[in-house]
Amino acid sequence: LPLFERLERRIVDGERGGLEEDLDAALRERPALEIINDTLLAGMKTVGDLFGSGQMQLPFVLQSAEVMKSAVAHLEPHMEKSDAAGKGTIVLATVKGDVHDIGKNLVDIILSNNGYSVVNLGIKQPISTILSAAEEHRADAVGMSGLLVKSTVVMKENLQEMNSRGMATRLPVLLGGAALTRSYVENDLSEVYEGRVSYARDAFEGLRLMDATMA
Ligand code: B1M
Repeated sequence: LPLFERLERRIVDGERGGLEEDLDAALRERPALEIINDTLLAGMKTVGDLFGSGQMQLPFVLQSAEVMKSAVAHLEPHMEKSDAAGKGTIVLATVKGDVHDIGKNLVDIILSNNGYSVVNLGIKQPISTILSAAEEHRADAVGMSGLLVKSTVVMKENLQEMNSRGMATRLPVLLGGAALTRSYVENDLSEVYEGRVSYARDAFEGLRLMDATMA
């Protein structure tokens, strides 16, 4: 297979052998971000489709995710970094009950490379931990990721908890993850939250929204 198709295939097959050599070859042709967005994420999408249609079993999905993570880690030092610093602090987490973290970690990378301090709490984080971290780090915003449909419910509960703690007006919230839709966030969740809540389709929209929030 040609290089970029082979790389995409490696994600789908969860095949780590020769990955770094292929990534280095790819880096000689395209910027790191383009490799992630156009090639590796296409592979993850196929994995999701295969799993969703019952053609791929969970352990293989996990292998693909691990290869994806290694690939992103290998590309990360090659990503463009802006000189801007001190644009603000965001606490980032995957919500309670949800283990998916590839998207969240991409958001971390993109924001960190573009002048934000990111406090990445990891996966399965209850709102109490997220809010303690936000206080401790004097965060300017909270970012929550979730890929399961049930995570959209958790997000709603989290926003209600932030309202009841009186934190809504000072903490804008950024939400993302495959189970969310723009209209659910902009219509339903905006109704619930007393502060500002926005939906990011991908990590770049997350960056644009953070820039708009901090402006
Ligand atoms: Co899971 N899984 N999974 N899984 N998994 C999904 C989400 C699913 C849609 C697959 C499917 O059925 N087609 C499905 C959810 C169905 C639903 O809820 N309706 C599903 C399921 C069912 C499950 C389990 C329940 C399976 C089981 O145990 N029977 C289980 C859940 C465990 C749990 O969470 N409690 C499970 C487990 C796993 C693995 C562990 C094997 C693995 C995760 C490994 C890991 O993350 N470390 C995994 C994977 C890899 C997937 C799919 C295939 C790929 C997810 C991914 O990494 N995509 C996924 C299929 C899919 O999403 N269609 C699936 C690439 C990533 C870059 O995209 O995270 O969407 P994403 O991030 C995007 C944007 O959404 C956005 O930016 C990124 C792009 O720039 N974004 C943000 C994300 N977060 C953001 C936050 C922001 C801003 C933007 O601001 C804060």
